[in-house]
Amino acid sequence: MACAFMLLVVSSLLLSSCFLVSEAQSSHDPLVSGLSWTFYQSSCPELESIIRKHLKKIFKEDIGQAAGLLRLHFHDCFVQGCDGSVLLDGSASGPSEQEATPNLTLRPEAFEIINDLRARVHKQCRRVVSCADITTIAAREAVYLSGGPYYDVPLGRRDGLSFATRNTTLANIPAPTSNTSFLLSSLATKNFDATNVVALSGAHTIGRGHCTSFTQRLYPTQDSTMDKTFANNLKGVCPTSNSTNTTMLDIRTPNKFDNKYYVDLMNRQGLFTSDQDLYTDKRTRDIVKSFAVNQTLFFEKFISSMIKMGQLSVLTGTHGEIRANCSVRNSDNVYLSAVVEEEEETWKLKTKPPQSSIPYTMKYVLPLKNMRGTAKTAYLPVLQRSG
Ligand code: HEM
Ligand SMILES: *[C@@H]1O[C@H](CO)[C@@H](O)[C@H](O)[C@H]1NC(C)=O
Ligand SMILES: *[C@@H]1O[C@H](CO)[C@@H](O)[C@H](O)[C@H]1NC(C)=O
Ligand SMILES: *[C@@H]1O[C@H](CO)[C@@H](O)[C@H](O)[C@H]1NC(C)=O
Ligand SMILES: *[C@@H]1O[C@H](CO)[C@@H](O)[C@H](O)[C@H]1NC(C)=O
Ligand SMILES: *[C@@H]1O[C@H](CO)[C@@H](O)[C@H](O)[C@H]1NC(C)=O
Ligand SMILES: *[C@@H]1O[C@H](CO)[C@@H](O)[C@H](O)[C@H]1NC(C)=O
Ligand SMILES: CC(=O)N[C@H]1CO[C@H](CO)[C@@H](O)[C@@H]1O
Repeated sequence: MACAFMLLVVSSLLLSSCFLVSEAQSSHDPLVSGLSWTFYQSSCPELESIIRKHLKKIFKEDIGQAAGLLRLHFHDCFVQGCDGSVLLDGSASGPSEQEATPNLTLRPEAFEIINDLRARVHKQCRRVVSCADITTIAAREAVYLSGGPYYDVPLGRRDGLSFATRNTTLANIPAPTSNTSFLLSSLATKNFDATNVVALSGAHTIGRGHCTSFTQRLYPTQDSTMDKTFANNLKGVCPTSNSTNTTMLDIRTPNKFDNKYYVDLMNRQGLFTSDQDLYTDKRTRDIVKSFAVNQTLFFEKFISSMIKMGQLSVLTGTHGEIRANCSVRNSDNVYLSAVVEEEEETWKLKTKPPQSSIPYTMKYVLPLKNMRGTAKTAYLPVLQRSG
């Protein structure tokens, strides 16, 4: 029915999404409804190459940015779903609330890179690709271009309308001081098992940590599960517990996405408690070992865990919106009115009418979830002028 309608409007353009949607990549679990492996195949076929081309250039200058982008996707997905809320100016983990603890852990450049990618993508394809999807693809590129595996990511996420509050962020991003018991039960609420937890933690094969994320393992007393030489070197980098220095998460191959992180853990050279305890705890120790000796196995489990993470509470279909600026909701975007004419075309192509009986010149009214604890409503732009 919906396909028939759209075929009338745009003929062959949407053929593929009507008939080929999620032709089950058989190695994966089924996708949540609304996501597909071929989502932008006709509306933005150059999407992934635009992103790769730009990120290649950025990573060539500073490979650390790959780690920043990978972590950004993690924060987005863990805090009220992969809906780009982490990107909103004013979200607790974004640049605005600088006093929030998790703020320290996200690189300001990562936000800029996502917005820059969005501008490039929208210039080519118009406003059809969400910030949440751009973040997802950027994270995949971060893994791949750092030497890790390539994997397809399902797409079709839409951008959320609600901010991630400071409390929601703190409640959903585990602290580096967490032990395995805490991680297992915390991630189980998102349906991750022990293998998922160990595999996802393997993202710490790239990137850096600030002293404040691990000095509780050094001062006042040294964590007995930490290698002595490693601890002494860390004390040099962090002479006081409040030092603003950083150090690499994986001392063996700090910039390469590989399985050496697990070798670090087996040598008691994991940086955070949350890392090292995966080797101490009996429930996860053998998983750590299996990844340390078999990188193929790690990559396999990492990919399936990332694809699972990338589907946490996503908005699809007509929910949410496609932001014109990843840092602000469209309703708050003072520049958007200037581009609305152009965008309406895009809406016509990509959006099916809510119900055939309702004239769809009507505004959508969607509930805003969870913003400062109270339900609010926000208006999406008018879909289409009559006729
Ligand atoms: C399992 C629980 C996790 C904990 C407790 C945790 C904690 C942390 C902490 C504290 C940092 C360092 C922040 C800083 O001091 O600058 C960090 C960095 C990082 N995390 Fe995690 N993380 C977890 C899971 C993940 C996941 C699931 C991913 C991605 C799939 C991820 C990717 C990264 C990356 C790439 C960095 C380096 C960031 C950079 O260099 O800017 N982490 N993590
Ligand atoms: C956030 O959490 C703190 C401490 O748990 C609590 O005192 C505060 O009221 C919460 N704020 C909101 C907006 O829920
Ligand atoms: C793990 O951490 C939790 C929460 O901080 C704590 O209550 C628990 O005792 C710890 N478990 C172990 C085995 O250390
Ligand atoms: C930063 O680390 C260096 C060693 O890498 C150390 O000499 C210096 O004192 C540290 N600075 C601070 C502020 O901790
Ligand atoms: C760290 O704390 C010490 C005292 O505990 C203080 O003298 C020093 O200025 C602080 N350094 C930073 C970088 O905050
Ligand atoms: C490593 O893991 C892969 C993927 O599960 C498996 O096919 C392979 O047999 C394993 N290799 C060894 C040496 O165990
Ligand atoms: C996006 O929004 C932010 C926050 O309002 C603003 O600072 C920035 O200039 C905007 N970017 C563009 C390209 O309009
Ligand atoms: C990513 C981010 O917003 N970082 C900020 C965290 O807060 C400090 C100040 O406390 C800022 O300097 C950082 O830019």
